[in-house]
Amino acid sequence: MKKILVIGANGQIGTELATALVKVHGAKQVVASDIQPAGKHPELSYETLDVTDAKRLAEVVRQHDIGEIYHLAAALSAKGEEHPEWAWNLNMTGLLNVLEVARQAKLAKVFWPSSIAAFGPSTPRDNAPQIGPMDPKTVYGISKLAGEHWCTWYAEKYGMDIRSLRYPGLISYSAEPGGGTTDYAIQALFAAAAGSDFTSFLDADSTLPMMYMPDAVRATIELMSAPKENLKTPGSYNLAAWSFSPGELVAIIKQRCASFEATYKPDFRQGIADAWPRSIDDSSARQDWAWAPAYSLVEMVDDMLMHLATRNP
Ligand code: AKB
Repeated sequence: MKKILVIGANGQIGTELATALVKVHGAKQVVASDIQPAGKHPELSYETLDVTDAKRLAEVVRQHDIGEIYHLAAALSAKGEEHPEWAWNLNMTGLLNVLEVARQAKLAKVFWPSSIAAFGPSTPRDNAPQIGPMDPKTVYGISKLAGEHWCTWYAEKYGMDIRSLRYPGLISYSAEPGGGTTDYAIQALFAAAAGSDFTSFLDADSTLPMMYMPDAVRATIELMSAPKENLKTPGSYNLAAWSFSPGELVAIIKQRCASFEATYKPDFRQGIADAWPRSIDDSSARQDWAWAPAYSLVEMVDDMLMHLATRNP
């Protein structure tokens, strides 16, 4: 049986997605890869891979008899604004290399994540629709919108099976996020678990769509295993769980850690957040492949604090 390649397996999503894929398909079927010399999943074959190196990517696909790719290596919104050319090259060259190797090696399926960053100021801020105005204002967002179009182009031109989700801000404890605007929420929870105070780089009332990583991983696996004929929405699916602001998150944390204190010092990331929707309409995902989040916001906070407490006893 052909194997699954996870690109970016040491990253925030890849770390947990690789573990979940092993549970579904078994360790022999999953190959982890990342730019670092060593992997995080000792039970898996690991390849050091810079996804912008097309030759090396093709070699890994051939060597391991790969049939499916989950391509998760990317520069995120805040880091992308600081290093625009690097971010564009990683996000676009990486995706084009994956799509091209998938075409040439006739892979069965590709998964590639888009993001709420593909939306912009002309998108309705509440219940951002599946199809509607999109005018991203960050290099990351532009790369996500362009990537969505490239995925559709390859799918239509070559009949390839390419699946994609517009992830909201993802909250997790297993691996560091890679320089995003929604990272403030993770920083708040890590600070609370460590008994430290927290300085938010977003305003107290800056509401954004968010999701707990176990739900995002399950959504990815459910989308990838859905029958193709059910996927009636072209391109990348909107995906949602709940929305909250830094002030609302701090209030929930304070109910659990009374001494937790937060201050607000918005920086350039505030401008990024202001151009993103506050909430997302994910009814297409709910209709086409029965998407539904499992964790409530409060359950996410409790689960994060519980896991972080066992990491920092
Ligand atoms: C970011 O903040 O850049 C990411 C995203 C919303 O895609 N977490």
